Amino acid sequence: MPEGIIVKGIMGFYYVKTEEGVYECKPRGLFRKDSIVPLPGDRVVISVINKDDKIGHIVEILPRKIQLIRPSVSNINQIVTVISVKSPLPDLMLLDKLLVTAKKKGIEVAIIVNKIDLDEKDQHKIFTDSYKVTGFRVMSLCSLKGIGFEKLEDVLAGKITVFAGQSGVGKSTILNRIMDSYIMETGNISNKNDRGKHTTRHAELIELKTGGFVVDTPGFSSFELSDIDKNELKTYYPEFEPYVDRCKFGGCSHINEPKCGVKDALERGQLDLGRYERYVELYKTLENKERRRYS
Ligand SMILES: Nc1nc2c(ncn2[C@@H]2O[C@H](COP(=O)(O)OP(=O)(O)OP(=O)(O)O)[C@@H](O)[C@H]2O)c(=O)[nH]1
Ligand SMILES: [Mg+2]
Ligand SMILES: [Zn+2]
Repeated sequence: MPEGIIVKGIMGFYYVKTEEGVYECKPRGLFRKDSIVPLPGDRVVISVINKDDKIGHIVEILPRKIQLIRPSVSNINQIVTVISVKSPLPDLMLLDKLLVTAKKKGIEVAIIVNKIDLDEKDQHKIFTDSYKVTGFRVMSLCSLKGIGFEKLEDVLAGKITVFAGQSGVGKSTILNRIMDSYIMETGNISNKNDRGKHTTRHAELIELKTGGFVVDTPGFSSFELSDIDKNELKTYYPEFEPYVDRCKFGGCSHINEPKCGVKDALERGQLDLGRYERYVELYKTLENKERRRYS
C-alpha cells in the first residue's frame, strides 16, 4: 500500500501526495472512533480504491514527530518568523515568544526582516544585529522587488516550513514570489477583515520546486506562551549559553542574583539589551501565572 503525506484537509477529505500523484482520501472509520483527526503534514498509508481517479482511504497515520496547534499541522521541521521594518512596526515581544516556543519544541527557526525597501535609516540592521547574537538565522528581504530570495530558498529546501508572524508583514507575498505565482491572497489588513478571510482558511502544505513544503498562516497579534515553566525559559535563549558557567548560583535566573555571567556579558555589550529586557518581562509574566495557579 502506498505511503504519502497529507497536504491538505477540507470537509473530511484529505489530499495525500504519494509517488503516484495526489489521492483524494477519506479516513477509514477507525480513526473517528479513536478520535484521531488526520492533519496536514501527517505521513499516512493509504489503500487505493481507484487508481485512475486517484481515490483512496487512509488506513494508517504514522507516528507524529511534532504537532503544532496553530496552525494545526504535524511533522514540521522549521518555522520562519517574519517581521517587517515598517507597516507594521515589528512586535519583538511576539517574535521572541515564537522563538521560545520553537526552541521548546525543538523546531529550527529562521527570521526574515521584510520590506527593506521601506527602510530609511538602516533600521533593519538594528534588528538583524540584535538577533545575530542569538544564533538564529536572520535574512533581510524585499518581497516586492524580489531581493534576498536565493538565501531563503536554500533555507527552505527539503524541509517542511511554517511561515508565522504579525498580520501584514508580507508572509503571503513572500510565498507567492517563491512559487512564482499568485497562490495566497495578499493585501492590507483592513480589506481582509472586511471579507472575514481568516475564518475559512485551512493549513495547506505547498510543495516547493526545490523539494520540501511551505505552509502559510494568517497573522496574529497576540500569542501566549504555554507549558513553559519560568525556570526553563532561560534555556530557550541560546545566546545566554556561553556565559552561564560564570554564574555563581546554580539555577541562576540571570535577573536578581549577584555574580551573574549573563548580566556581566550584558554590561560588556556582548548581549542585546532589548532581548534581555523582554526575557525578564516574560519571566515575570510566567512567575505571576504560576503564583496565581498555586494560591
Ligand atoms: N513595501 C513593501 N510592501 C510589501 C512587501 N512585501 C509585502 N508588502 C505589502 O504588505 C501588504 C501585506 O502583505 P501580505 O503578504 O498580505 O502580508 P501577510 O503577512 O500575509 O498578512 P496576513 O495574511 O494578514 O497575516 C501587502 O499590501 C503587500 O503588497 C515589501 O517587501 N515591501
Ligand atoms: Mg497572508
Ligand atoms: Zn546568571
